[in-house]
Amino acid sequence: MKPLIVKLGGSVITDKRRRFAVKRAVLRRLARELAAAKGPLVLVHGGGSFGHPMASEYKIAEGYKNQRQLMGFSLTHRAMEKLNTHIIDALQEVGVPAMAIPPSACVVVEGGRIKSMELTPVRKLLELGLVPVLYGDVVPDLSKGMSILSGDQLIAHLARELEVSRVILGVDVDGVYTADPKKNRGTKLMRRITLADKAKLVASLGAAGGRDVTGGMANKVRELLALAERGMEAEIVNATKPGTLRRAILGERGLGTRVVAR
Ligand code: IP8
Repeated sequence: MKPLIVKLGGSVITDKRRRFAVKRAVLRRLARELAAAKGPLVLVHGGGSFGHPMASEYKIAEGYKNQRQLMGFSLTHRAMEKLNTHIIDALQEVGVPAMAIPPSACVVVEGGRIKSMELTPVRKLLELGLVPVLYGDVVPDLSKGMSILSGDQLIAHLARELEVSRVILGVDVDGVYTADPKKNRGTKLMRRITLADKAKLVASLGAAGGRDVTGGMANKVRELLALAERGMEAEIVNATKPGTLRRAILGERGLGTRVVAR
């Protein structure tokens, strides 16, 4: 059976207005919804108020420029580990055998894009029936010294390499809108995005609000369209609405925005 990849966006599981603030009740509910998965599952989560403020403070995404950033690199990774611990705890509490895989230990990027990733452990854990949990992280960069690897780039890479059945992104809005719904009125929810929409969308979506160092919704759509090009399907759903993620995991389509080839 092909694995399913689910990403939990940082704004779903953390309060982006307060540093290091986990939404505990939401996380407990989402863990129960994830436990409904019938087959192999890979979970990826974003940085929210753990990774992003720290990464932005030390300008990690700009690459290595000064020694002070080394502590920033270490602190950002540690912040992500702390968030990851909350997620693993919540999953274990509902009987999901979750296992953290820190991307900084198995990924090398070049110019911010994944150059190599050691996936044998992920494959073996999946075979055994464990649930690998990865996350957006700081990573060594062959050209810039250091970079931020977004959870979105990670899911696209994992989806390609592991030949997954489907990718589900849980976010805090109903899907992809014609413009950022948190900043604009009268925006429309797009039920389906295809390769034909690519150019106009990536230009109009813009970055997420707050201190997101990895590009927000436009970046998600860009990564998912690259998967659509290879014939894989993805859906962006509102994970803040109880039950929606569970329904998507159980195979329901059309709950948010589908990103497909045609
Ligand atoms: O929230 C970024 O991951 P994302 C992780 O998936 C860090 O973009 C370290 C800021």
